[in-house]
Amino acid sequence: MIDIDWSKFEKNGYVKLESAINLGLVNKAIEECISLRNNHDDSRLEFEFETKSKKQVRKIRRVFWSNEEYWLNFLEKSGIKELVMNKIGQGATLVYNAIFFKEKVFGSKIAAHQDQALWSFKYPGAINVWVSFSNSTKANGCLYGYPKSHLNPIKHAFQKNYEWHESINSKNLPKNKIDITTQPGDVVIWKRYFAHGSYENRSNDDRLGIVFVFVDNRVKDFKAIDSFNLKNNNDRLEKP
Ligand SMILES: O=C(O)CCC(=O)C(=O)O
Repeated sequence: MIDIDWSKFEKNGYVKLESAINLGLVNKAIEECISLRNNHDDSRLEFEFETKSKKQVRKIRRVFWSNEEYWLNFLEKSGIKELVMNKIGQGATLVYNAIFFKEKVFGSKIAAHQDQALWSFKYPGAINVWVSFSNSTKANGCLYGYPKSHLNPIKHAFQKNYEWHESINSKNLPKNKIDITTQPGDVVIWKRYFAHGSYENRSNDDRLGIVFVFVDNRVKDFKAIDSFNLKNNNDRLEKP
């Protein structure tokens, strides 16, 4: 079971949970991530490559849906499923999932953003669960964020020299930036309007993390591109 202070999460918009996940489970998951990275032919996965070196993978989306059985087991054994179901309830549904590879020397930054601004649909009550699969520091591209920024949406637009997605212009960012350094097995969870980003990696240490976005599918007009309901395991895995 993962121990969490939900009042801290509600107050600051995020919380870091140290040593939340067993390292054996983390090491197996790293192997799975590396094998996915080396298998560019899996059509269920969406790859994004670094611009400075097209060989370097920056991000893989839809990882969960490439091997539901494996990742469901990860969510169960790690305690993430229980954590999320306790907070969201019976409607807890995974809608987004991606691995962020921030490889040594080539890893690029993720510009500051609020996740809700980048999603196709509104997800009130969404919880983003980010699992650290490596040490991460400012030098190799750790996350950073702005406590209490979750209370208001901030304007997003395409910024000069950052083509990946809309982000927040530095002049509109709050002044209370904090670096969120992590160790393997740490978990960071945040709310949909928590402003955050991550640094580039010019160091000699890889940085690896995976994110799962959980929402409540009982909200009116629920829509999702991909979805996996945690309560009934999508009725899929029991089928022959
Ligand atoms: O892993 C990272 O570097 C960034 C993660 C992130 O920004 C996100 O999942 O929204």
